[in-house]
Amino acid sequence: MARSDSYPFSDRSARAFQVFGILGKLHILFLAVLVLFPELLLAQWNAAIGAQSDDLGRQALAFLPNEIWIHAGESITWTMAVNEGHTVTFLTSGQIRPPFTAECPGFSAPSASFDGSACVTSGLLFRGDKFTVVFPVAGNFKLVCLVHSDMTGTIHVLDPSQSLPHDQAFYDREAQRESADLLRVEVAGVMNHHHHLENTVIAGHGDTVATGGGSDSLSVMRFSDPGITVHAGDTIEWTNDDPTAAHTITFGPEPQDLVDPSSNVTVDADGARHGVLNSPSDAVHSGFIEAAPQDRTGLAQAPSGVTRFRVTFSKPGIYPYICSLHDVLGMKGSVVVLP
Ligand SMILES: [Cu+2]
Repeated sequence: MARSDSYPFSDRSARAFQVFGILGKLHILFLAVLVLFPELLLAQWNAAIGAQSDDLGRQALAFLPNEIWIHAGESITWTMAVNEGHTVTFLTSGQIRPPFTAECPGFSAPSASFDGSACVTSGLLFRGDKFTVVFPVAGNFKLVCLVHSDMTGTIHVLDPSQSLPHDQAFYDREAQRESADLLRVEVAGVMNHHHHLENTVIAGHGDTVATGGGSDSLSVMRFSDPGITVHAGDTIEWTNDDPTAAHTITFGPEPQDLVDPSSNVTVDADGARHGVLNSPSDAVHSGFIEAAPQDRTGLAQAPSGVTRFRVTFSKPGIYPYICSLHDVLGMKGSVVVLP
């Protein structure tokens, strides 16, 4: 390769040096303007979605942090930190909440911009996925996850003439603090509390907490007694104690339809669903067992939730089962039926 000093110093390269010199001065001027008027810098903000324990059993269902102040024109990138799926969704004021499988009309990721006039949503996001939303106009916008109803937040978009209360370092610390608090929520005692009741299993437990920006929840995606032993003829009762998360009790292959119970499930007088297994190779699926949604003024009252599933075991054997929604997080158990 030729050395640069082997070339004659032409007019052309002199002009090039002049141009570079001017560009260099412009560059310094540009930096000086940004130092004097930092609001001209359009910040790119970052937030996390979810937090989890090492065994995946404890899931913080939360935007971390769930309240952020930015300037109009800026964007926020959410990064998924967990194995449980979530969406980043901005509905319009008064919009009926759609199922998470529904797309926002006319919207397609990834170029998301939300000004309050049209719904914006990510698809179902999993660990490592990112979703960025630009906020071109000032306003206060509610952020929701379409999968988890107690997972909300608020984005305050201010006019650039207003000063922002916090920087990115503050939000990073807030996210850390909120996720640590959520994962620490004491639910183990409650999970063990029901053990005095014979032949009962708690199928998930949770708690919802609030901040000024919205609500977060902690769900324990576990069966309280994953290795229960009973006798032939006994009935086990599973109860979902979680205020929002649905679970299933599924023996045998996972059905196509997870929401509804399998056709061999009946309903007891108290509303609990009930199945009978005559052999470890039999299949039965509870469908979603979950709490009723919260009631709200102006909406029709929701019916009571179906939170219980009972199974009667007529023959001895080992009966493995899963929650078909959360088996990937390790929500599994088995029933040992003795003669
Ligand atoms: Cu589950």
